[in-house]
Amino acid sequence: MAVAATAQYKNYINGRWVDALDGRTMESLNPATGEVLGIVPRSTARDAVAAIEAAAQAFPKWRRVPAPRRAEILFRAAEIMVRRKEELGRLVTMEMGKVLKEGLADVQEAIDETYYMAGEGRRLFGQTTPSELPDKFAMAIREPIGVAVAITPWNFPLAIPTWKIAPALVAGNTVVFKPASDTPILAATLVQIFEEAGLPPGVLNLVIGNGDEVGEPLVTHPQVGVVAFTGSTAVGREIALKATQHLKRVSLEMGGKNAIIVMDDADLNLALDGIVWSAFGTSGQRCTAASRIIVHRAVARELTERLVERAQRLRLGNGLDPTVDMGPVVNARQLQRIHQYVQIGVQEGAKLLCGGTIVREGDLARGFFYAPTVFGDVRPEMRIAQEEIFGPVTAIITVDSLEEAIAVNNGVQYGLVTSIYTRDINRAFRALREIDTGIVYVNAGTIGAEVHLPFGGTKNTGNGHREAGVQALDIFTEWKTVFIDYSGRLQRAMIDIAPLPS
Ligand code: UN1
Repeated sequence: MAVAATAQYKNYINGRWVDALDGRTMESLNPATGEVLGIVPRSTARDAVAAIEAAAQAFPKWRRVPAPRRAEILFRAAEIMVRRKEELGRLVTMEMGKVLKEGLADVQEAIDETYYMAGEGRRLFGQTTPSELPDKFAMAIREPIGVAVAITPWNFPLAIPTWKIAPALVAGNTVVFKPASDTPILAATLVQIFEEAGLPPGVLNLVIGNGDEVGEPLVTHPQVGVVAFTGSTAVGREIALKATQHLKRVSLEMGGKNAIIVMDDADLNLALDGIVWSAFGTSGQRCTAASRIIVHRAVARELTERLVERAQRLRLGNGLDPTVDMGPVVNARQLQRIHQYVQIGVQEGAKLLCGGTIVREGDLARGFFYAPTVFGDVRPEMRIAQEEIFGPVTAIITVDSLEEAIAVNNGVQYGLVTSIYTRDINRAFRALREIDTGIVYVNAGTIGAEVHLPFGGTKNTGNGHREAGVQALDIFTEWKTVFIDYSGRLQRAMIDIAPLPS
C-alpha cells in the first residue's frame, strides 16, 4: 500500500522555517482516528533561546513602526483567515478534535480578535489630563514591553494564541510563541498566515516542543519581558514562580469550575439547552465549561432526568461528520485523567447517572472518546465538584435557595464563569452582584465569551489580568507618564501651588 509522505513542519525563527537545533521530532495525531497528521520539531531550550534572541533583535525596529502600519499586517492576516476559514476549521477538527462547527468558531474567534486588535492600531489610547501647575502638560502613553512570550493550550488552538499574539504585536512587542504540543500544526499554520501578511523577520517566532523541555528560558531569560500563559493552574503557578523571580510580568489564564445555577422559576427548556451546550460542547474541554449544575430542589428531579436523557442522545464521532454532536478528547492522557476523576466521583458517593466510560465501539476505539457523563447527588465539597476535570463530565448539586446556590457557586478555588437561569430580575441582579467570577451570564450558558469584552477570572483562575477586550493591552504595554513644562522656569510640584487670580 502506498503511504503518503507525512507532512513535516518546522519552527519559525527570525523569518526562517527551521528544524529543532538538535534535529529531534515528534508527531501530531488526530485524536478522533489516531492517524499521524504530521511530524513537528521537538525543540529544546537552545531553540527557545534562538527565538528569544531573534525577537529581541527585531524589537527596536518593530516598536518604531507606527501602530497603524503594524495594524495593517493584522488586518491582512485576518483577511487571509477569512479566506481560508473552511480549511482552517477542518484542520482544527482534525488536530484537536472538536466538531467542525466549533472548529470554524475557533477560526472565527481568531478572525474577530485579529480585526479587533488591528483596529487598536489607530487607537491605543493613552490619557491626557491637566497638570496641577500652569504651563505644564501631562499625559500617559502606552509603550511596548519588549519580547512577549505566548504559551498556549490546545483547546482553542487558533483563538487563544491570537488573543495573545494580536495585542502583543499591535502594541509593538515582538513575540515568541510556544503552542501546546498537541496542536503544533495549527500553530505553524497561524504563524505562516502572519508571515504571508507581511510581518518582518524576528517579529513573531515559533518554537514547537514540550513545555518541560523548552519552557525554562521562555520564562527566565533576561530578554523576555512578559509571559502570557493559558493552561492549567499547576503549570501556571510554576511559570509564575519562575518568571516573577526574574521580575517579569506574567499574565495567567487558568482553571475553572464553572457553574450553571437553575432557579425554580427558570425556563427549563432554555436551561437544558444551555447546560448541554456548556457541559458537552468541545467535549467539556473549555476553561469555561459548565462542570457544575447547581439546581433548586423544586426542579432538580425534572432537570436531572431530562439532562441525562439529552446527554445519552449525544452522538459521538469524528467531528468532520456533520451528524456528530461531540468529538473525542484531545489525547490518551486526558482520557485517563477524566476516567480517574469519574472513579473518584463514584468512590466519593456521587451517583453516576450516565456515561462514565471510555468508548471503544467500532471506529471510536482508534480515537480518544469519553461518554457524556452526569453525576447526581453531588455534595459541594466532593472533589468532582471542586477540581477542574476538563472533560465531558458535569455534577448536579441540589440547593434550597438562591443564597445557598451562590454560596455553593463561590465555594471553589476558581472564579471564571457562572450562569444563572431565572425569570426574576431581582434574583438575577442579586446573583450578579454576589457571584465571584470574572464572567457572569444570565439566561445563557457558560461558554461563548466575545472578544471585545475582557476575559478572565478571579481567585485561582488568574492573577488579575484580563485577556481580550481593550484590557488585553494592559498585559502587553507599560505606561509611560510624560510631563512637558513650557513655563521656562523651575516649577516644583506640590510646593509651588498655583495662585488663584485676585
Ligand atoms: C477557553 O476555554 O480557554 O467563552 C476559552 C468561550 C470561548 C473561549 C474559551 N470564547 O467559551
